[in-house]
Amino acid sequence: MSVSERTYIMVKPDGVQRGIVGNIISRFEARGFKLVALKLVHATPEHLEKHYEDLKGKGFFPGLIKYMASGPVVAMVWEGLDAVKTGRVMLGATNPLASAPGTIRGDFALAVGRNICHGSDSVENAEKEIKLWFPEGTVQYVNDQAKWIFE
Ligand code: 3AN
Repeated sequence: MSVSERTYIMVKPDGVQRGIVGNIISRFEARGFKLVALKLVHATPEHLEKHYEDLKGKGFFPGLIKYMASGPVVAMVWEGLDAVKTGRVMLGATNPLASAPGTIRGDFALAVGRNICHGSDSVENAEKEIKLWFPEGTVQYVNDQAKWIFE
């Protein structure tokens, strides 16, 4: 059995404006992940530049920061078996042109520059992103479901 891990999932400003927040949360709940942090944040460009620091230098970087700072985002941490990899599969490919139907981007997005959601791409980046977006820490609680439901 793989280890339970945490991933940082974010609904971007277009996802919030289009009213897809509940749908995205439902998918992670239904899949079996545990919600351990959630907030609505209108992030500053400085904060977003830290989040996307690996993409500095890309031609689309200024536009990406402007888009991400255009309105509030929903910041979340989900925990569970293979949360990082499975979270990425649930999001779908970065470019919605390649996202399979049934994924979030494959169901709701058309353009790479308005692709609805973000998910950490490695356990290491998830840890960094969780610290950046939740410096106050996440919430600890026991999920009272019977242990045998998930292997
Ligand atoms: P992902 O979000 O799937 O991890 P990254 O990290 O390569 O993909 O890109 C981060 C974000 O930058 C994407 N979610 C998208 O909003 C934006 N982006 C990536 N590539 C492009 C592009 N070619 N043109 C415009 N925006 C892009």
